[in-house]
Amino acid sequence: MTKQFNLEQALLSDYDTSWTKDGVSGERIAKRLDALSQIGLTTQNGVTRVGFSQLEQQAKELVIGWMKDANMKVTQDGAGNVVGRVTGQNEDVPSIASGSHVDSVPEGGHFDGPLGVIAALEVAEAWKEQGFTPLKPYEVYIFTDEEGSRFNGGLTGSRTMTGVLDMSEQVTLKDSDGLSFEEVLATTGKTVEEFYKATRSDIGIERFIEVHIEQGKILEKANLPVGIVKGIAGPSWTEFRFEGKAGHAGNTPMNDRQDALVAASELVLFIEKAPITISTTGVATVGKLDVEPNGSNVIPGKVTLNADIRDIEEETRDLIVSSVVNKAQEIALARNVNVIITEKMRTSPVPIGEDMLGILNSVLDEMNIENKYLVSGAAHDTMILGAKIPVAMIFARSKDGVSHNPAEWTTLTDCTISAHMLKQAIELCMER
Ligand code: HGY
Ligand code: MN
Ligand code: MN
Repeated sequence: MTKQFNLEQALLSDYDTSWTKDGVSGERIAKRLDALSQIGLTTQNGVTRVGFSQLEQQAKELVIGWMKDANMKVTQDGAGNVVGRVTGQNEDVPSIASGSHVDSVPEGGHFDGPLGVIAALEVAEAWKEQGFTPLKPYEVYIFTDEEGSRFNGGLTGSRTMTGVLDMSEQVTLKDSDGLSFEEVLATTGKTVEEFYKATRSDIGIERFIEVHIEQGKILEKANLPVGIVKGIAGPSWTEFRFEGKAGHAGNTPMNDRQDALVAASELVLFIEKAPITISTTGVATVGKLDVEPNGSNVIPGKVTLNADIRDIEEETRDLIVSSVVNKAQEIALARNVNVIITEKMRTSPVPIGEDMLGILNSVLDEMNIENKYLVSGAAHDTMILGAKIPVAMIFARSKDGVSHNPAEWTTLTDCTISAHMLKQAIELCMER
């Protein structure tokens, strides 16, 4: 049966096979990216594999199979975080680790997350082929629900593991189908009690490095395959729920309405303009808006929107958030509607330490690739771990900077180069 979408073939079509060497295999990377792409494949050849879904669990099971084939010891904690471990010569020390996520945004691409997991696994595969045993344990992580598509939060597995997720708030959440967090957990055989147990008093990881697609255009403009992340912007997610009065679209005069959607729309336009009034690196997005009761001939009674506001400086990020909160209250007053404002997530930006930058720079020197620093506007599990331990990120070039979109693309050559860079960086961390 011919496949609807053959990612492996597309990746191999322009692959520079000279990069399959030192145990790292671009052909294996292509096969694995393709295998994951089939789980949650959409009619637009994108992927919808949201956190806490059966599909996310299915993707984890696939990777667990690869980990076991590579003779790794595999565990899964109560939050669903998967850990594959390569035994070190010395097992009594914290591990050196890598990894990423396999959940996606709705209608996402095939590299955001999977590349980081597969590149991390390539390191273990290469060592197995070379008969190399690392000095310290090496661990590959798959963090649960990085994107937060289900409960508008995100970085859930890594925040739970490091103890920064507010579980008392998390258990009150409901998804867009009205299912509670506990009910959603049950669909993949998890419980809230088990989830709580995933929090670690001791992280058990010495250093963490994540490979991720850039999701921007800087590397493409610089004509470079990979780059070094210098800092990760801090995202905040704030929910605004406008409550007006549903009514008849035909019989209600224009000057006698409490239209929740018009109020929300005024805020959406303000949100677009807010960042530039405070910071040149700030960004703000409304990607999700629910209208109730959502009938063509009904004046919207309730509207809920989620504002994603980020900056590399925490202070300016928070100023943008405050300006939007103030505006929402002003609009509600002026339009005689109510507004309920709920903070869903606010994570501090994370600068990458000099020591870890030094490791990545020396690897690029060794690989004879120009060192390029980038700032990540996107959030990553690395930033959650970065609050506790030394971390670093390797970016792989994105075609046209497109991501969170079926057209997301990174060439197999660049994917494989990022795996080589990770392997050499992990080996340097082993000697530190
Ligand atoms: O939203 C983000 O920055 C990431 O894709 N989770
Ligand atoms: Mn993403
Ligand atoms: Mn990601």
